[in-house]
Amino acid sequence: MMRRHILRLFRVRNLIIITIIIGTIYLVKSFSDVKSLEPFKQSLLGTVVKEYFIPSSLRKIDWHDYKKIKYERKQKGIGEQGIPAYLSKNEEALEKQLYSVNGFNGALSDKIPLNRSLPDIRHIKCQKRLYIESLPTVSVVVPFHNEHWSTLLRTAVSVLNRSPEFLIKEVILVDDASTKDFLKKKLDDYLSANLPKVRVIRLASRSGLITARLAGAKAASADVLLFLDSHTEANANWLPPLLEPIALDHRTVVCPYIDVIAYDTFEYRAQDEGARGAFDWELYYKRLPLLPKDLDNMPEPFESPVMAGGLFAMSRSFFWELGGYDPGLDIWGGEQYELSFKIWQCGGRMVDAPCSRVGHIYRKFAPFPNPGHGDFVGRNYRRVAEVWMDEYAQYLYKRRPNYRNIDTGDISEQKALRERLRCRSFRWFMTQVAFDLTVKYPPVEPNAFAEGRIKPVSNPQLCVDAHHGAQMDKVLLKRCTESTAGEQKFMLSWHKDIRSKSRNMCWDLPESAPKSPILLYSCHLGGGNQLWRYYPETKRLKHGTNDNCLDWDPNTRALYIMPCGDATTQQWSIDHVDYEMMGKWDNVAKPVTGPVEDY
Ligand SMILES: [Mn+2]
Repeated sequence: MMRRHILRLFRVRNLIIITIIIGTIYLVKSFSDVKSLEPFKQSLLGTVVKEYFIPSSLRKIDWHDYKKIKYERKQKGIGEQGIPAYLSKNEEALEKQLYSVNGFNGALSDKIPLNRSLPDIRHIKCQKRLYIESLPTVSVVVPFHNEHWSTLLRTAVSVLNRSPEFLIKEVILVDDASTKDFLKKKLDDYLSANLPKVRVIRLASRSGLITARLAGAKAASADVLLFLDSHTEANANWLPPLLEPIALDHRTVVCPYIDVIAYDTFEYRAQDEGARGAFDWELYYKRLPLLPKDLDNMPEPFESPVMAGGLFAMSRSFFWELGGYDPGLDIWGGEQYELSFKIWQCGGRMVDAPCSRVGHIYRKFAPFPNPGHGDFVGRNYRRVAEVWMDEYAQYLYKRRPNYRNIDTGDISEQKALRERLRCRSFRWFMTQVAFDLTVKYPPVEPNAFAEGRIKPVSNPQLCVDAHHGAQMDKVLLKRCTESTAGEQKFMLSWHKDIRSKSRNMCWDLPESAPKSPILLYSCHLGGGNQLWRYYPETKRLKHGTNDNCLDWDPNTRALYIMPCGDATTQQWSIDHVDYEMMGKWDNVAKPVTGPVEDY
């Protein structure tokens, strides 16, 4: 009796054990079987890269290739050293034709060697900088659609030429369904004969930038993904400064400085000496000035809230940990915000590396039609806003009310990712990372200090008039009129500039000598030569930080500045003065130079 009972228990136990073993085998098999992972691959965490690069040595070395640098310095000829180049008169027809299909001077590009030399315009301290000797390998991903032959190849050649060979594992050109013949077999043949590390993967149909980048990233196998535009040129020793921060912390994403390659002459020059990426509340890409500490630490990499989008280096494992780009984003637009917000909010950080410079041809015009239908950019923006921007999304919708009606499609996977990675709030991002953004781009615009017509007190028949003038035209004094022929309504905005009420045109003073005229110039929000203050008591309009006031000549009606004084010609009336705002003159848009405590 007892024995039978035990025997039965035995059988039951064996059954359980066998079930567990079979179950385990089945589970292991199904996970190792790539086919059964297929649905997984389609989903957000399509590619999971478990390992990330850990440097084996932190010793710093000089990565410059002095032999190559010396060779480059000696090069002379068309386009060499990034000096402006020109075609001869008899090449005009070809120049025109290749201009219209590319939006830049393709015929000139064809004359310039693929391995042309570039000027070393890095910060002087970059020339002596050392980087750790153990750096991760790189897959360079370059999406393109109908790119011109020589600009595409120069992108690849400059990467290979100016990088330590063993760090570049591969260069993947992603052909987003180009229609130019030479981008097919001819390109493949050229690459396998001349640039074996470069290969092309092709999308079956036109899919847009985001899908193309994702396809390139999926095909990549190195430690770091480095995305580039298809008409760029990497400059001296550009790679180590991009890779070192990633080697030291795989959740740091690094952007190079983007220099300008002129679309007409292929001249190579800086656009500026650095700024932090940001956006306004219509999600236009904007830039914020460097912080005092960034300037002190130059050329140390500095934190930037948002990437420009096209050029960045990122650990492949971190890219996939964040799910890559939201695959629901269509064509292009908003992807740089999505990735930037995700990086910061989900435990990463982003820096610009001043010692890494890459030139980019900013086209004169976009030569290709968009493949998308409807307002795909708006839809992308709404997707990003709904998933990442929390209560700040309302500031976007306030400016773009129609976004509220756009269908985002399914965003449950994106929200689940945010949940799973325990990402921080957008409020955290706004107060700790982009803490000075709202100073320049406030979610709710403060009222103007004053607005309306601006008249000389001594002759109120006259009004200041911007006369729909062009950039650099003089601001005039004309007979007041209600007709739209005039442009006489201005505002002294909370940016402390005086702008036309109907367009983004400001009173600007490039000169501060007496009798300098007031010119029209796009508002730059930077104060300086567009800074104005109105004093309701003395009725003076004072310019900038010098002691100059708006003045005029009653004989010629010329408008200019003069040193401030008691002259009645320096008295001006403005239709409506907001005295409450005037009282806050010194407190509006107070500079913020660090994280905000209260969040
Ligand atoms: Mn581009």
